[in-house]
Amino acid sequence: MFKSVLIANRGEIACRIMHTAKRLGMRTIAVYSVADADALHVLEADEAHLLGPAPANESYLRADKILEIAQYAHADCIHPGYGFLSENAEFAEACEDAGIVFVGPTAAAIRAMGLKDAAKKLMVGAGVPVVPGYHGADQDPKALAKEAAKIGYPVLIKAVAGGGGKGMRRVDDAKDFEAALNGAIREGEKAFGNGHVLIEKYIEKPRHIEIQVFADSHGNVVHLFERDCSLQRRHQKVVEEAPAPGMPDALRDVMGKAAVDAAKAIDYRGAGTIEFIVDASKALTADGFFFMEMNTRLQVEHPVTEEITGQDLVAWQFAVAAGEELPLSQVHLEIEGHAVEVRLYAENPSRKFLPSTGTLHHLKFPEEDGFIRIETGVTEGDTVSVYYDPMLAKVIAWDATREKAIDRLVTALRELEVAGVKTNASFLAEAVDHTAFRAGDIDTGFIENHLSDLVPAETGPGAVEKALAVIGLLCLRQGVTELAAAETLEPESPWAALDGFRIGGIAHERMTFTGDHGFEARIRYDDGDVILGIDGEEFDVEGELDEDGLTVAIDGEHHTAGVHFMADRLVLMHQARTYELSFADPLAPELAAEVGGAGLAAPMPGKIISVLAKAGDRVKRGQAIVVLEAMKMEHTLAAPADITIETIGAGPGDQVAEGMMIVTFAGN
Ligand code: MV4
Repeated sequence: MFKSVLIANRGEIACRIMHTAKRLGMRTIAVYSVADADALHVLEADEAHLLGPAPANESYLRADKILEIAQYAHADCIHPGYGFLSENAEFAEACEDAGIVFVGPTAAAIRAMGLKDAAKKLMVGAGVPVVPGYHGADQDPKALAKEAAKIGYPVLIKAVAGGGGKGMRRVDDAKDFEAALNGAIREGEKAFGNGHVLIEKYIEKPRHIEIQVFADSHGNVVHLFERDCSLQRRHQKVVEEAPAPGMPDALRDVMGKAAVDAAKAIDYRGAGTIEFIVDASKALTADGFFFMEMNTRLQVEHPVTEEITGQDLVAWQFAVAAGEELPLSQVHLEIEGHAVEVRLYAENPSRKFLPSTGTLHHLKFPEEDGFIRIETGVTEGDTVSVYYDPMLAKVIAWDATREKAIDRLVTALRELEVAGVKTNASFLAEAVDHTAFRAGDIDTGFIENHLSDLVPAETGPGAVEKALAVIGLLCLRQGVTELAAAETLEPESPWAALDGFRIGGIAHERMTFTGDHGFEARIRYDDGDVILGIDGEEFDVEGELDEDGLTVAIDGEHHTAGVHFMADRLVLMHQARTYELSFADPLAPELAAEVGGAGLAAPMPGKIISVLAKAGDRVKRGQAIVVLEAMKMEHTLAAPADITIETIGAGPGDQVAEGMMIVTFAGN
């Protein structure tokens, strides 16, 4: 087995490969761009080497630099992960020429599957079903139009060098053929430098079902069953599962054999995926599946196969690359249970899935147990940048049945907390919880056909979320107050508690939230009870706020939520949705633990995150001066009045004790 590996990738797949490499006792070598200097995959590696600036073509695609580092670091092998150089035949060749093992297929196999027409020819030769159509060398438009007429409309024109839907045009009528052909040629030439096309019968209501194959250098080839990846958006997979719902055992065997035959036809080695298109307009049968393309890399969605087979596919990759035989033969592979994976993206479904960049101010994944698995390359505080794919994590659920796996996944997605960037978490939860998905009524049009169910019109916080926000703020103040009270001579004094206490009467106060979803809450304290009045409704509430977030009872109903406090905003995360609520809390300066106007003391022990002003600055009342992290939340120390700063006694990263004077003000 190899003693060291250079992982030529970043993010979750780099971390994932590292976990297996470490388990196998390898020294792990990371490479990173300037933008990833503090990234998880860099921190987790035994050593890390800078590639260059953030843009991929100046870093993770720099084959020469990666090879140079691999030789310098004496790497036994290079694992490319997926994307970047993972299907770059020249890079695979350069590794071998440098005497460094490329953990992947041979350059020849990569090339063989790189062009759809050549790939289809190979499949026909191997007896693998292909979509009826034309994939010949004659590219004369008139000849192609004749072929389309022979096939029968609707047809699909595909750029032979295309992939992932690029250079693809559906044509429903002969009159539209020429224009569509020109479009596909143009796109093929622009994106791939190759305008050649093939034509296929369009399969209505297609499902995307792919088979994981593995081949070693001793002639052994197995399949590790299927994955259904039909829930896609713009040819980006969103939800993947194994096994495919409704897959007859007999068809699984037929498709598995076809996939193995395809791998054998190109003398494949390593992990590969044969993608089939399956006609879902009728029952799944052996005459309804067709070869689409072969991916000569480990796929993003490989974890669902690992979960149902109990195999570590990265370990298989290392074994095969080291010349060992496959760890298991076909008869020893079996399916146990069901696994579903979703891809958590920093994107805003309500704004046409626009990527969302920013800082992950708060990031809390669901607990990993024997059922939920998280694959991620980010941690709280990381910045999601524009340079790379904005996938934050993969959330995978396994259980004995599909229904139970879906239930676990929905719960996990609703426990997820992310503040600082928008995510598709709610969209994912709605998709896998959808009745049509649960019924297995899926095809590649699922997301488009159910989009209004999956991305409901963006509504603001409901009564529960508003109550949670109010309670969160009260708990924070109460927490601060209790801390502050501990400093007073009479910590039990009712005056020490910020509960609106009034001698001899029922105390009450108002809290105002501003902005688009602003509202006013009335809080009434009655003999220890707290009653909220929001939008004309009253709720008996109690709650507490700790490191794990907010735990609340509203009229006896239990709710949990994540809260993250920023300057004058509260970010509430509840049921996979995130709400940013600005508050104009009349008592907000209490958070600043103002000390008699002379300065600002730390209201609780914590770490300075940022200092937003400097000595000599004239600041306005309420202006944020210092941001403190405590209780896993951000607290802002704000100016108590229009005032001039005299000194600031701590800086970012400094730990401060409660009561420590951080800011002093010049005479008012
Ligand atoms: C097809 C097809 C229907 N009929 N080929 C999409 C990109 C590439 N994976 C091939 N694709 C398709 N090829 C024929 N003859 C429908 C698609 C397709 C699709 C396939 C799998 C997963 C998602 C898809 C989304 C749209 C179209």
